[in-house]
Amino acid sequence: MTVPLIERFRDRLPVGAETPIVSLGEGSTPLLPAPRLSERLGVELWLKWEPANPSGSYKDRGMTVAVSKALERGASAVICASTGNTAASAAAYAARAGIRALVLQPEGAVASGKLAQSLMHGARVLEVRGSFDDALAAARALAERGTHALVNSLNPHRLEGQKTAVFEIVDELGAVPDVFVVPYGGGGNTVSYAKGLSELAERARLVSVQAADRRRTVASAIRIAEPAHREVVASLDVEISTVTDAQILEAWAQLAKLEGLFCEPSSAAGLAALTLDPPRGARVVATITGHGLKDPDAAARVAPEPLVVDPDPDAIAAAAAGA
Ligand code: AN7
Repeated sequence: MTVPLIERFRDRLPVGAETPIVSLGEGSTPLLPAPRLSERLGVELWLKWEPANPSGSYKDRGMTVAVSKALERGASAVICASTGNTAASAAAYAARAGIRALVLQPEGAVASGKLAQSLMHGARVLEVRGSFDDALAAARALAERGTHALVNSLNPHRLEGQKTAVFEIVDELGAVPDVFVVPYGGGGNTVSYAKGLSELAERARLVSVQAADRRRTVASAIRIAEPAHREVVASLDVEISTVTDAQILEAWAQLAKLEGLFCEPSSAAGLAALTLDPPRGARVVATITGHGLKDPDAAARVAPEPLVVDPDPDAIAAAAAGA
């Protein structure tokens, strides 16, 4: 049986014997070598494959802790604003806990797979007229009223859970890599990685990669104008890197074609930054945050439609040769 993340890292998490554990088998995700990209970039590249988490993104690490702690305090409902993955994860863990989830998402801006998850888990999903930032402000105001526990990464329990990715990486490599690379949306994951490193009393370069046009990027998961953790990120020893949508899409396609890993576009932001400025000779861990199946429409924008053929071997051979 998969060991729940809270059990695996119990001594480093704010949980006690009385905390009810809400787990879906999160964490303990694969750390995969990336031989072709490593060769191209002249680095030793490892990929922390977070889509292997139960809801398909790294959010589950924090959500298992946040929902368990909410349940411990007697909450009967959680609330979040989300570009999609926090919502899908909150909806899944709330369903598992037997409590309600209220999701506020920017109207028309959430990838279809993520929305399908939230709906199937029975969350109340409301589309807010406005941006993610507007939805987050509303979620915070509502949480203040005490009816719902806020499970955005402003909830410190989220960060506690997310820091465990660093523990796993260091465990598995047997040493701290030279460089960690993560995408930068609201900055929760960046702060969590810094926290994980600091708790291990280790140092490494931590590169956090944002979209050049935060308000309009194709990478909808990180379409966040004002990162909630901006000030904390600025106060930490973190390098911020900025990439264009074209660079994100190129890195995204390369990961799929060269390494056989299909992530969502935002997850490729870190790889895009590495491509621009590879730290040659360094051992690098890039965290791939979410699964490609969450955003099938993004793939349809860049990949050609399949040809339609008759079930005739000659026609098929001819069509295959033309590909
Ligand atoms: C796949 O779900 O903000 O810098 O509401 O879904 O910790 O915000 C998602 C963010 C990276 C950015 N990769 O991480 C949400 C949300 C994926 C994401 C990020 C997100 P943070």
